[in-house]
Amino acid sequence: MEKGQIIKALSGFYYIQSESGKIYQTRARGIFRKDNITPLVGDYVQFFFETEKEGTLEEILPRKNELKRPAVANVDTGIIIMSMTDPAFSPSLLDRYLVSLEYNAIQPVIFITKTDIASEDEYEKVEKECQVYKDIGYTVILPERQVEWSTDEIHAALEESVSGKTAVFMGQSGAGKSTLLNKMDSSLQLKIGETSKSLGRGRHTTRHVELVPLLGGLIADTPGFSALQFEIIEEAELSSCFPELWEMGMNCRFNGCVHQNEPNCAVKEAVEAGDIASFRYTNYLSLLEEIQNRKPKYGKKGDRT
Ligand SMILES: Nc1nc2c(ncn2[C@@H]2O[C@H](COP(=O)(O)OP(=O)(O)O)[C@@H](O)[C@H]2O)c(=O)[nH]1
Ligand SMILES: [Mg+2]
Ligand SMILES: [Zn+2]
Repeated sequence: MEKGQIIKALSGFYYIQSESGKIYQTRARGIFRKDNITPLVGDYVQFFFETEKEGTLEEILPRKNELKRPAVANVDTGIIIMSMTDPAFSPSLLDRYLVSLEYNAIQPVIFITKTDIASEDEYEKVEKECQVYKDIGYTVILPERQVEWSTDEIHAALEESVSGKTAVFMGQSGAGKSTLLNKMDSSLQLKIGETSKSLGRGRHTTRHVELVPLLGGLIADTPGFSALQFEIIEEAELSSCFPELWEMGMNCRFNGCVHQNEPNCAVKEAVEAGDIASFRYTNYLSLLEEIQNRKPKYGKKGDRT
């Protein structure tokens, strides 16, 4: 029996990268279907093989986490691609991505694109906002203004976050995910400027997810990302997805304080004192209200965009 990781699932085949780096084409044992288990890209598995094209996926090892969109298991790093301009940098969107990563115990990395075309004012504004995220402890990669980074510079900035890990690129359409991946590996030749609409989002086409070997790790090359899990996060769990709120919340008077209307709330006091950025707190409150106002869902989890 060999150990490996599923890097691609297509037309009933699972492509497994073995520990030695070789890729095997396998089919899953019938028992998975019977037990209603779907192997996922990213799964660590045990498999047998006759040849490189004829293998059998025998067993799925326990998952560390599981993202719905893209459907990838065992994600270590989430690289959030945020453009500085076109579309404009949005801390509230960034916070949504961060919450979904924190919730799944995935290490976030923030990468800012399009700094080469940003105005001086845009750059200064985003730089200040990025400093807030750095102060919280997040890794923020911010290239200089009017500069386009070379492949080597991009590799150097991302190597530590990707090497030996399973990573996913996430970020809204047009942020520059495909452009960045192509710069990291020109053989990928991903289409640029392709919108999620033209890729059939919303219809029942299943685009395949693939992990590509890069920088000594694997990166999920996916055109879109909407694995925001506000359907399952509970009210009381949300502040644990905002590290600086979580830390300050230890000092709140009430056990289970959600830092909204409670008296003697240490988080609110820290916001007033300027120790917690007010835009972070505002984004927290609006997500909290979203959770409080959501209606019970009866559909299948992860089926909605
Ligand atoms: N000037 C500039 N344009 C970029 C950069 N990254 C992406 N673009 C452009 O932004 C548009 C969307 O890029 P794309 O990589 O398709 O975004 P994706 O939807 O996130 O994959 C394309 O027209 C790219 O040429 C960048 O760093 N600088
Ligand atoms: Mg793209
Ligand atoms: Zn509180």
